[in-house]
Amino acid sequence: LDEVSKKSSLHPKPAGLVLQYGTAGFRTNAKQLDHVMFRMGLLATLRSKKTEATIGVMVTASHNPEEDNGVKLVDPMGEMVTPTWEGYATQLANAEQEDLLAALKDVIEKEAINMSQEANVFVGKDTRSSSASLSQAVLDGVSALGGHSKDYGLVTTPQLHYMVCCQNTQGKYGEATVEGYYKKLCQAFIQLTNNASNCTDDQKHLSVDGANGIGALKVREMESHLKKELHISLFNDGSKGKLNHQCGADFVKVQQNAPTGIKINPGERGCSFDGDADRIVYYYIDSEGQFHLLDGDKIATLISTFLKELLTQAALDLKIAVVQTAYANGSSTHYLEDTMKVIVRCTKTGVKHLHHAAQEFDIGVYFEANGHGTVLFSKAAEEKIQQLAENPGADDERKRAALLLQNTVNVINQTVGDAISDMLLIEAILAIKGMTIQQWDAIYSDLPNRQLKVKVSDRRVIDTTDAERRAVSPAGLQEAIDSLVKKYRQARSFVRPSGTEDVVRVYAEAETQESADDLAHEVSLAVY
Ligand code: NG1
Ligand code: ZN
Repeated sequence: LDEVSKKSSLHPKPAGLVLQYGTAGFRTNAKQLDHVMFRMGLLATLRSKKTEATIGVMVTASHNPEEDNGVKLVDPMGEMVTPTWEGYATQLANAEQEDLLAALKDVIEKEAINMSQEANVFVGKDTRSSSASLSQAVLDGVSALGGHSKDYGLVTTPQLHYMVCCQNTQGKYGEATVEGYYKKLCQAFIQLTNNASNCTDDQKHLSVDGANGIGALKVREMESHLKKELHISLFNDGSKGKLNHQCGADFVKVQQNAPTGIKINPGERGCSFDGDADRIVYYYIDSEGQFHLLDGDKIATLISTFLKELLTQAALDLKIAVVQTAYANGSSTHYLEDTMKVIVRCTKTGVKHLHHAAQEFDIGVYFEANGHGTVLFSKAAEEKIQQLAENPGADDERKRAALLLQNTVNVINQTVGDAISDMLLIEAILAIKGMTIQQWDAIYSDLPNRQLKVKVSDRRVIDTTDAERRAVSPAGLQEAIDSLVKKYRQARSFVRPSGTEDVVRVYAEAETQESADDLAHEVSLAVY
């Protein structure tokens, strides 16, 4: 631990600074993060010793502005680090310089960590100007505790999750290289699109907004693997514009408008990634110039419809469910439950909650409305699909469906939401079904909705229940919301404290945009 004291003085903590490991790790102005990065290198090393597996550390602040940065830890199977260790992360990040060793010893003791155990840490970073030195601070932390590290350099968040999972499953999930990732995904994509025989070149075209971030770089790298089965026009590739500025998935979802810097003809498909390429949303502009957003809910609907049809064709008895949050558009939930007859679950905001709920089904499709999501297949489901696909006696229709399911398993990144992987699956589904983006959009109509942010002195006074759909404190708030909601048709509204920003979020939906806007405004007044 001598080495730790020596090296930590090169990454000193500003006295008094307090940060919290939130919904998506630490996230704040990059200038405040050097000590946090060093310490997350230390913590990842301890986590690796504890789990006797490789741990990931991703340096990114996703959709935040370029000046910010952040860090998240990735557990052995590629999932988010467990809550207890999020707590340790907060303790370690906030320990004053002279208390760091004691804080570290505390974790070692509580977790009974064998310090002679080997440690391996994979590190990745996004394209922010601060990411290079911050990821070096992580690497310094790892080496201070004698851990081994592998620096993947510039990768998307989901690529790093994928590498960690591959490494810890001895290659069963794939090869732990960026090249291996492209090969696996693109091969599955091409096999899927082989089933779309009458797809024209026009239908193979997609405009991608790379948010001036890492996703753009990686789409470029991947292109040659696609063998012209998908023609991508890449915009906001980072050569001119600023990261996430007036572009990217978060901008498009919240503004309900096209990103700047993209050229897209009426009726054509476009999609936007966020700054670390773990979110994706689709859109098109109709002949009247009207913008149409296809968000995470529409994506979940498209994917679950496709999977359900394949399960029927394959005559496989597997239970499929869709997991959403309170932000899911009410129309999507109705459509999924009443028309598609799939199980729908609602969890708290934050990918780890959705991921966890999705694990309880044979096939769990989970998406946040903002476009973060993926599909999870249970081991048993994967085995059944494989058996059928390889069964020489199975009839042709069943076998074709099983093969499509198998390639779907391979194209999707099951470790975490992945814009690139989701994009390939969506493009394959549209091609196979011969579906236009307008037809996809018409599956159901979104209820008009509005999201607002409210600044309050202490957002933690708001406490929620029922997957954040109802407020239990402060007293009277829920009653006030209920009576406002009653004034409008098809209305719903809720409030919750953000886990990533110092604001309270207000969501409202109603029969008309005017009503949704009014309701959101009235509810935000009730929050003060
Ligand atoms: P918060 O700030 O807790 O609402 C936001 C998103 C989440 C999730 C996290 C992490 C909304 C309403 N909230 O969380 O869905 O993606 O950021 O990035 O979009
Ligand atoms: Zn992101």
